[in-house]
Amino acid sequence: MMGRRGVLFVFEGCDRAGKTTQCRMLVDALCKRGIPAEYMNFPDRSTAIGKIINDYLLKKVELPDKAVHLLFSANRWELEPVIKNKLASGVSLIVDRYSYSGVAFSAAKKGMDLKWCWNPEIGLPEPDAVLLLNLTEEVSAKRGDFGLERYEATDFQRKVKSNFMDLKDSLWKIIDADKPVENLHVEILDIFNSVYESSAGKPITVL
Ligand code: DGP
Ligand code: NA
Ligand code: NA
Repeated sequence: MMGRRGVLFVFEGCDRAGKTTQCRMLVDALCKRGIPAEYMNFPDRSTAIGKIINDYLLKKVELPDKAVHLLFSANRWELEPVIKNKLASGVSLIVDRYSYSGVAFSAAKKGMDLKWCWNPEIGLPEPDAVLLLNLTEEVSAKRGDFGLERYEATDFQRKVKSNFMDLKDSLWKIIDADKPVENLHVEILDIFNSVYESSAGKPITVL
């Protein structure tokens, strides 16, 4: 008898919202409870395409906006067979950014719109839930200076946040991320549990 499939549980948000910390804490907590779970993040800088993206983010290379958008999308498609196989084999994937970051960041640029940016994402596995870790601008500012990577600037992040709000649908849960790490973790674990229960027996769908 085959066991149940894993769930595709996606974290989104602006830079510095605490996504990576929460993803890692969730994976640890699930594994301790005997629920197979793995961390994934996009962009995955370790692949061939990911290396170009890494150079682009570090401002070592320049690329036209549309070309780099398609590379970010291709980076998700590179991992699509892995995502499908893991979910089918019962492993839940806790994903640090996905298509929504792809669209929200690229569409924050001049001459790029949400619809054009969404197109290459069509057909990727659809998340069972999307958690947007949300911070007010004042709180983000208090978390310290941005790093030196491309996109790490207040005005740009403001546009990204407004794009996230335009993308959100009924799958999304907006979470106030301005609270102690452990409290946020407990809140997220609770959401995971209900998504895990309600997705049992449901097939994997696509965007
Ligand atoms: P991170 O490794 O999570 O810090 O993400 C790297 C940066 O790349 C971050 O500023 C968000 C941005 N980003 C993530 N995915 C995409 C994408 O698909 N398209 C674009 N343009 N930017 C993205
Ligand atoms: Na970043
Ligand atoms: Na991250």
